Amino acid sequence: MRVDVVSIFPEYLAALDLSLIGKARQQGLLELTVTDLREFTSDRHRTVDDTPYGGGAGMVMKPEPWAAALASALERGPFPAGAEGGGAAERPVLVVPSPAGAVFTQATARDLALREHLVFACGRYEGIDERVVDWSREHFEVRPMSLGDYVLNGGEVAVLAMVEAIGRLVPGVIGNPESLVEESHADGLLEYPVYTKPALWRERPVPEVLLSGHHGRIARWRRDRQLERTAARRPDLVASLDPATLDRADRAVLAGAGWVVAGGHVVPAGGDGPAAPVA
Ligand code: 6GU
Repeated sequence: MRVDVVSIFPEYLAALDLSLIGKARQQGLLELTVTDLREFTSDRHRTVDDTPYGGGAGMVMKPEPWAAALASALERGPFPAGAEGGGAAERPVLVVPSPAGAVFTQATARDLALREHLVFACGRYEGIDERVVDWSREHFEVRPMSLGDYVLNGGEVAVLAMVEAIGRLVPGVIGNPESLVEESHADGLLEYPVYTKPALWRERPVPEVLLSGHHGRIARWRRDRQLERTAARRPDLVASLDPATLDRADRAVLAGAGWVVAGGHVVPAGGDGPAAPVA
């Protein structure tokens, strides 16, 4: 996979040299280029922003440096070169981090991990002139993406998060792919709690079942904790569960947490959801 990041603060992206993503780069699984938007300015002051048409606070990023920077990223093409394997060349993806984007989720990360060329356009100030986004649609699949409902000063921190979430899903990047199966959000639930030695620490024992060696009981206990924890912390995720994925034991745990299956959905017990059809 090739990843291009364009930013006026390229130093911000230095963290991508470290740890997992840094290793993936060394192993040739991932080719990452960070470029300074100001390299694509042509005035003496290397200006990247200007006042907004229509007035208002703040500054807006000028379109031409962005078009030049994105065209330069396009020229690099996918990695490895010719990764499209004889078929029609796949469109590169342009990710535009913005609090006005669609929410970036594990499903987004999985989807983008399969692509050959990702370009991230880090905006600052009040954002990038919207015509850059329109123009980019002629060359890229454009994905405005937000980390969640809060505001950062620019896209750089969001890109660090997104590249890490995507990069670790690129085949070969994580040594033991099994570790991806059981983590939070893999199955729409939060991860179960984990423990290590000692078995008794500051008068707190590790849950007995985990010492039993009984794989079936351990798996059931972990699943129960996942369901309880998700119900307590993320009711939105519980409401999105597909009832077809829930066995009797799952439903019993959810009932204890105040959720029932009705009308093909998981809904709060005693109201809110559609009424269960009468048999
Ligand atoms: Cl992707 N960008 C900015 N500037 N703020 C954010 C965000 C992104 N996601 C949440 N807040």
